[in-house]
Amino acid sequence: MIISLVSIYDLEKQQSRRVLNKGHISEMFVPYMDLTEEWQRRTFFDAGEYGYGLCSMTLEPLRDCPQNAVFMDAYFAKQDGMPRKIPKAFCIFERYAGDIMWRHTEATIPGKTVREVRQDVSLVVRTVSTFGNYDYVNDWEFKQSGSIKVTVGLTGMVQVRGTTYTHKDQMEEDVYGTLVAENSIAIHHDHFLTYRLDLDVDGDANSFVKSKLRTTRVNDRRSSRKSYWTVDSKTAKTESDARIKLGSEPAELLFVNPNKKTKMGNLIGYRLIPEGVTGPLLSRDDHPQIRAAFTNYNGWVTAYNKSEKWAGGLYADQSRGDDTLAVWSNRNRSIENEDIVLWYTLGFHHVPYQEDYPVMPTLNGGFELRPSNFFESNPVLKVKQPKEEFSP
Ligand SMILES: *[C@@H]1O[C@H](CO)[C@@H](O)[C@H](O)[C@H]1NC(C)=O
Ligand SMILES: *[C@@H]1O[C@H](CO)[C@@H](O)[C@H](O)[C@H]1NC(C)=O
Ligand SMILES: [Cu+2]
Repeated sequence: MIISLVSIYDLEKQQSRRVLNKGHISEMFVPYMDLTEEWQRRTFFDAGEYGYGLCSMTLEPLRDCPQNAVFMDAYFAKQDGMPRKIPKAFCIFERYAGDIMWRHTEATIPGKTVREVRQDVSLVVRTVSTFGNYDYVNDWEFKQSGSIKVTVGLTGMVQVRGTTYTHKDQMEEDVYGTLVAENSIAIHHDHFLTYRLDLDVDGDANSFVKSKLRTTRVNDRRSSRKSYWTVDSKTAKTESDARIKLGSEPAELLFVNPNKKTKMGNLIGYRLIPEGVTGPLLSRDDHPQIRAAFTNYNGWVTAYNKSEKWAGGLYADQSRGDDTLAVWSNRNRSIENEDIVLWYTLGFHHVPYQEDYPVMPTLNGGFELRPSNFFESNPVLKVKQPKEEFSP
C-alpha cells in the first residue's frame, strides 16, 4: 500500500495543504534467534524477498473490514510479466469507535454549564499481507485534526520448531523459544517494519528539528522551585545529524517548512510521535544485521533520491549490506531546507507466549504524524456534530 499526495483541507486558509508526498512500508526484517542448522538462516526480509504488496490478501467483508467499507482490487505483474488480480486487496472506511475528538465542560460560569463534545470520526485505509505463517494488518488512519496514525497489527501463526520435549522441566539446553504445546517450540524473533515517509510539509523544502527537553536546575532566588524543563531545538544540517535513537532522552521530532511560519511566528510543521522505541539486539557485525543495517537506528532522515526507496537495497534477496539506508546515510548529504525523507522503524521483540499458539490474537504497534504549528489553531473546532442517526 503506497499512500501518495496526502493533503489536508485547511478551512481557514480555504485550501488543500500537502503533508506527505508518499508513504509506504519499505522493508520488514524478521530475524529468528535459533542457531540450529535448519533455522539459523531464517532472517527474513519480507518486502525485499517476498514482496509486501505481492503478499496482499483478499479482504473479507464484515470481518476484515466493517460494514461501511468499500473495497479496491490490486493488480501485480507476475514473474512472467502477466497481470494478476488480487480482488478486494484494499478496504477504505470511515471509523467511529466511540472515541472523543475533543470536549470541554465549562463549569466556572455561575448559573450556567457549557458542554461541547465532538465524535472522533476518521478515515481508514487497510490491507493485509500474509507471509507464509504471519499476517500483518496495515492501517493508515487519517483524522480530521490532520493527524495520520499508521498502525500494524501482527497476527497469524507463530513459527514453531518440532522438539521431543513435552514439558519445560525436561529442557537442559537453550531451546531458543517457548514450549507452546507438546513437541512445539515457538522461536524468539523480531519484527522490524521500516516506513519510508517522503514528507512534504506545506511544500517540499523541509528541515528536521530535534527539540530536546532538558531538566534545568534553578540556582537563583527567582522561584521557590529547584527545577523545571526547557526546550532546546536544533536543526539537523546533514544526514549524520539525523540518526534517531529513541528512548535515551525526551525529544520532540519535528519536520518543519523553514520558509513558512504561522501568524504567531512559529515554523509550520508536523511531528513524529513514535509509539515504541524497540531497536535491534543483534550485534552490528552479525551478517543478518549488516544486511538489515537500516534498523540500526529507530529513525533516519535522508535527502530525497528517487532511487532510494527500499531500505534493504534494490536487490535485497542477494544483499551483502552494501546498498542499504545505512550506506546512503553515510553520504552525509545536506538535509536542511531540502526535500527530505523520514525513515521510521517500528519494532517488536517477540518472545512467544502460549496464547500466541496456534493463532495469535492481534498485537498492535504504530506511530503518529501530528500537525505541530501547522494550523493557526485547533483545526477541528468547527467540525459539526454528525446527524443523530450517524453510526458507521
Ligand atoms: C541516488 O541513489 C542511488 C542509489 O543509492 C545512487 O547510485 C546515486 O548516486 C544517488 N544520487 C545522488 C545524487 O545522490
Ligand atoms: C557530516 O557533515 C558535517 C558537515 O559538513 C560534518 O560536520 C560531519 O562531521 C559529517 N559527518 C560525518 C560522519 O562525516
Ligand atoms: Cu512475532
